Amino acid sequence: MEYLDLYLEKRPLKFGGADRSFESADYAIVGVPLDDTGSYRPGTRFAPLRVREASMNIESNGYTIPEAFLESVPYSDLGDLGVTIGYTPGTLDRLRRVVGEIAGGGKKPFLIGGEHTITLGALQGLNVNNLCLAVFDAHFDLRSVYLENRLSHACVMRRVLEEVRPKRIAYIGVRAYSQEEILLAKSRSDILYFTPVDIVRMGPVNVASYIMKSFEDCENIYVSFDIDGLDPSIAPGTGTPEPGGLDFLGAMRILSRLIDDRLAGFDIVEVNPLVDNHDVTSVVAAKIVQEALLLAYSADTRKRGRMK
Ligand SMILES: [Mn+2]
Repeated sequence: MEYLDLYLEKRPLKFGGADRSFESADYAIVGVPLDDTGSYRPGTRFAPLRVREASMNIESNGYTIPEAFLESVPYSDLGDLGVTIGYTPGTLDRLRRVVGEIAGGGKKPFLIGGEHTITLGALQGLNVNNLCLAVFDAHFDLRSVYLENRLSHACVMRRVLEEVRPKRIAYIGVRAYSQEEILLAKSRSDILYFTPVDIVRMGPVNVASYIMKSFEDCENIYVSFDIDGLDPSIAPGTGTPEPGGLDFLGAMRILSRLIDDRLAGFDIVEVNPLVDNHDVTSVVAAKIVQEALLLAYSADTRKRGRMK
């Protein structure tokens, strides 16, 4: 518990009200209030608190597995990472150590951001081979540098490509990019992407099947859910909203097929309570974290059943 004690600040409010110890849990929730590089509207540092608050006031059943309830999932809410405000490398360094310790204890991290940059630290902390990455996002985040900053949230997946080198990245809901980004995405066989128009045309189930086919040879899957992948009409509280996004149930139908027993970790990022409308985005984010936990637990339970 060395880094967990050193870098995590316990919070009186626990996600979903659970108060289980780290040792007895299979999943570890950590808030990561990193808010250094938001290019349009800052405020993601307030998301872990507000998403936890929302989680206390919603029903705990699943959408895609309606008979499952959060109370039965063995997870622990460890609190928030103490961030080194204004110095992104310091926060990422702490996050790497914390995620490494969680994974080293045999638990799966579920992170509540914070800006998207946290995904880099999370993946480096996990340090797994044969990784496939699924990203719900309006953006590619593949710029080499943005406003002179290589650790901007607009560059996070470029750094992931260079430093983590996943086997494959699948984007879901991408619809806003620079010419540099779309050219890079098109030129690489390890990147596949589906715009919201593709998803409407193909249907969410076919999109998920296509992605899982391409993830077949991966031993580990990480899911990063940028809330701006959803349409701003249902998730307005985010720094860089883009119209024409995913609908909630469509996104959940895809998510339910991407999470299996290979899931190594999960994050939800870019929720910004300062520009939200009556906390609706925090509620949506809490529901997504809850659904991801239910799906992971259901998949891991099935696996344990097979191994008996
Ligand atoms: Mn985004």
